[in-house]
Amino acid sequence: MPSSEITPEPVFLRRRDFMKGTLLSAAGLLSSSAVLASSSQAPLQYRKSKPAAQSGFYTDEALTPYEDVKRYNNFYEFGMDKTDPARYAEAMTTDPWSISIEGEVAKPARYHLEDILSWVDLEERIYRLRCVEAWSMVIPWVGFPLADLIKKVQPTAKANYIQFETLERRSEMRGLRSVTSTIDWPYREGLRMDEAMNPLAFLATGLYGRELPKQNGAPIRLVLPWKYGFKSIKSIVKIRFLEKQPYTTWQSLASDEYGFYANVNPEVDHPRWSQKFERRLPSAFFTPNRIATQKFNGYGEQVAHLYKDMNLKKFY
Ligand SMILES: Nc1nc2c(c(=O)[nH]1)N[C@H]1C(S)=C(S)[C@@H](COP(=O)(O)O)O[C@H]1N2
Ligand SMILES: [Mo]
Repeated sequence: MPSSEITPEPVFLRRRDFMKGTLLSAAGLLSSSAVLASSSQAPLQYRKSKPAAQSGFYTDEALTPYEDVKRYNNFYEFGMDKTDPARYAEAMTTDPWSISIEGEVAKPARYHLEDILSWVDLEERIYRLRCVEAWSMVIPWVGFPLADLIKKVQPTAKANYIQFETLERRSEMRGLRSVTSTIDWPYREGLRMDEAMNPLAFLATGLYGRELPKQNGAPIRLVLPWKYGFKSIKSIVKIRFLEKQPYTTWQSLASDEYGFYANVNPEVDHPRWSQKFERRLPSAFFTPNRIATQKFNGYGEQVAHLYKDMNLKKFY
């Protein structure tokens, strides 16, 4: 059977390896046994209550094989080539890890990742990921809803937006030392608060039932399946609650090409290429696997209401 025909079910079962492997071996990361107890129950119950076909959190489409998910990446902190992150991200220290929560929030602090993980239940979600470069993958993530973290730290009434920042560590990130880099580090992204609270918005700490590979944004990264991949910021060290719309890295690179919203939209072409189709990985010269791109990447039922009064050609 070709790897492209693997169904989600075996992956879901592999979650048990995740429990045995990642969580237990990362005992330093997860200090509380309560975390293990609660997170081991959540996904099974979840799966029972919402079968794949009816849930925006699952898809029956063929998964992109683990090897491709790990090998073909965008993580400019480690270089511009698709294979650079797999080659160089190993240099990044991800333990210990903390996230600084700042701005319009009742409980600003620098939180250890293990504390954050003790507040939440981990679950598996299978999402499409559509890069603005017109390729896509289907990835089984492990993580928890962004909304769970937001509720815990209690944003104030003035918190209309949320901004995220990636680690900026020159000694471990060769892309930051590159003289040809035009990016104003750290990599930053942002969302409107109602987008951030949407149940689809997810913080991933694993994939394929295993620890998140560093090239995929270990130890914690955002996953926003209805938006172009660049919104799904990796290796997050700072979350800031703001009154005004925040600065984002891609807008600053080319604001006419990459907007703040960046919702997947086949009707709005990139100035340099069409967004009507995408190459679903794995793809090869003789099997390009070209498929039509769906509005909101197929998640319109869950998110279209967020943008109902907006001109999506203007707010791209
Ligand atoms: N910090 C950071 N986050 C990032 C990027 C990056 O270069 N740096 N690239 C983005 C882009 S363009 C895409 S398509 C996805 C790719 O995620 P993946 O490599 O896990 O598939 O990560 C996004 N998050
Ligand atoms: Mo991307």
